[in-house]
Amino acid sequence: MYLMFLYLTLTLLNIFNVCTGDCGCQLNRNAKCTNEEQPHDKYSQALNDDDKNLKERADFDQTHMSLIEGATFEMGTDKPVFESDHEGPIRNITVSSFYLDKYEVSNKQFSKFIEETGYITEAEKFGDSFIFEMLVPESEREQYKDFRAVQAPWWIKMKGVTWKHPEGEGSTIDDRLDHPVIHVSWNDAQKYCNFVGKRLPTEAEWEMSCRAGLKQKLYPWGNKLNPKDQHWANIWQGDFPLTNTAEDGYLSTAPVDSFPPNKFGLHNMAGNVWEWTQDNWLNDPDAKVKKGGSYLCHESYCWRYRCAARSFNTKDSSAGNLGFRCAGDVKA
Ligand SMILES: [Ca+2]
Ligand SMILES: [Ca+2]
Repeated sequence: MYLMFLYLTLTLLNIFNVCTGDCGCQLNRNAKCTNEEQPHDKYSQALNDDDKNLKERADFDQTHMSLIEGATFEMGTDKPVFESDHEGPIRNITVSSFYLDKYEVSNKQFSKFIEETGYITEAEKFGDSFIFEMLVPESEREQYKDFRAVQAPWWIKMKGVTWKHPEGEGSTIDDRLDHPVIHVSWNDAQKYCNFVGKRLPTEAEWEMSCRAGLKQKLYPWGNKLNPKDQHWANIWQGDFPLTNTAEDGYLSTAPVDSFPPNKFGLHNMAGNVWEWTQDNWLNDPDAKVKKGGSYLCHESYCWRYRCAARSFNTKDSSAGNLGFRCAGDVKA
């Protein structure tokens, strides 16, 4: 009954084009933020189906991947922070062995993919993407006042923002090739992983990898946020959304190999950028589960850098705090 209620609520939000979201959790490309023209009025799905150069590879390079041994683990939590996210209850889930990238896919890797394929991302086709207000120069913010997410006005849908120009025209990735690629949709992520012979991880694979053998711990390293008085993930310090002291060293994205790895050798499973998974959100094939939280998450507002936490976006959505890593099958 509760599930049905939640599903109906989410469906209604979609129908009425309400642009919801906190730290980018439910940003939706179909949502009308204010009085802007709707991308889906201008573009058709056919634009996404013309990728002639995207041959899928049969095999993949295991360099910089961890072999995750098959196991049964406790997925979810009985102490959900966000009930509506369906973080619980705890259930035993068995996952077969698979490989997982140690790092989020970087700008450098994505650049190579684009060079080899000529692929055009969805943000490039739609002509815009969501960017966090603080990353827009103060002098330019006023002109975007009509392009803010209604319930999360710190998100601006900005023209010209793409993976290659993360803060719009004039910005580049030249000084952050080792940072995670952002402004990529689920469809883009899927295309990339398939091209390199991999796939997106399932949510269960992702969560088991985040936990790295620890049972019912909040984070990939344990329950304390800053053991040894160190920062273990790129998240938000300060008062969200006004002040980010960047005590962890990063106001925005961090290099994909920064912060200590978990026991499975995986970096930034918590924080830095959200990561797309294969799974549908509440059986909606157009909404996909994302995991891990991002550099915008803070305990006071979006405490979603816990392994059990989850959220979603529509699969054509993109934002400045959303990326991915790929998984690979173990061949028999
Ligand atoms: Ca940070
Ligand atoms: Ca991450």
